[in-house]
Amino acid sequence: MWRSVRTGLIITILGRSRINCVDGRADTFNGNYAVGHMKKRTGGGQRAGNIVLRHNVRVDNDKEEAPRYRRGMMETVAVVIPTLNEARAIGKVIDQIPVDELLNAGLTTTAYVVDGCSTDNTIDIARQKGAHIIIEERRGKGAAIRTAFRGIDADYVVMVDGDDTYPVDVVPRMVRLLQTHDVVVGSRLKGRIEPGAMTRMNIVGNRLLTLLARLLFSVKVSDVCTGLWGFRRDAIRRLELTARGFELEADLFAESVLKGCSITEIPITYRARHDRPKLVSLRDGLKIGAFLFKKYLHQPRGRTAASRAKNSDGVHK
Ligand SMILES: Nc1nc2c(ncn2[C@@H]2O[C@H](COP(=O)(O)OP(=O)(O)O)[C@@H](O)[C@H]2O)c(=O)[nH]1
Ligand SMILES: [Mg+2]
Repeated sequence: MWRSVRTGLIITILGRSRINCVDGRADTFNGNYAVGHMKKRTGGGQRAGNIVLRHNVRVDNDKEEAPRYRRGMMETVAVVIPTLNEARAIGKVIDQIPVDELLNAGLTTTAYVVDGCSTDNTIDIARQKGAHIIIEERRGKGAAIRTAFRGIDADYVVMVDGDDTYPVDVVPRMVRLLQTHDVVVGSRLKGRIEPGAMTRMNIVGNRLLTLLARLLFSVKVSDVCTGLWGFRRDAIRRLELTARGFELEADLFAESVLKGCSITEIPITYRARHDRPKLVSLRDGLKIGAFLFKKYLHQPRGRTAASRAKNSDGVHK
């Protein structure tokens, strides 16, 4: 996303994903079980060796107020968090997931941290907090999320940045909206941007990209570059994502529209991050714009006005 137009470097290294299961089974990271483990990492870094998918210790199976669980009908929520050196923030993000509130609503929640080979102790912290760890050695947020989405099987999937800039406490609300919509977008531009969270240039860039997305796809959206998205299981299965880097959100938006998903938005508060973003302002902004054009030009013909109207019903206050 254009989002924070600041310094940093995004290096896209093309190559194969390292996320193979050693036992050859499908790379599914389902529910609370470790169904496989990651292939030994060959690259550098401090974590050479097998990374085993961990149990989510945060689900209390004995809770009286979760009758649907006892009947084996508990629905599942996966909170997917891409990280690259987010040691300062990742613990807070995981802690803020309202697991108990979701449990009371009959939902079991699992946090998945999709790490791009952090060189700080992001992974150790995430593991201590009970998250499943997925390693995606290829660079780019898009590559990480595509790998995670392919492998995760949950009724509802929420994607949120690992830098503690998004309000994770809105997840139950998002899940409620996902009862009637395929996709829920957390809109910063319809919500509140805390002082220092986005430069004026970032805000202009985000607005321009959002305008472009609206014009190209004829769908009401107020913040196409946001890092907070929620999907129903069937919607996520429909998306054919190709983005490698920060064009991911443009891809999520365009694919949701092209696959006929109903989209709604909630206003959210965007906080300042603790350190520098990895996104480079102008270059990533241009890439995102170009990506939107590419998706527009390659869309299948014959999208009707009715299907466009179905796509979005505006912001839920
Ligand atoms: N796995 C993975 N995560 C990344 C990569 N680059 C950025 N991220 C994560 O993606 C999220 C968004 O990145 P950020 O730098 O905050 O971008 P911004 O919010 O657009 O300014 C953060 O949680 C990053 O740690 C990457 O190459 N691999
Ligand atoms: Mg960020």
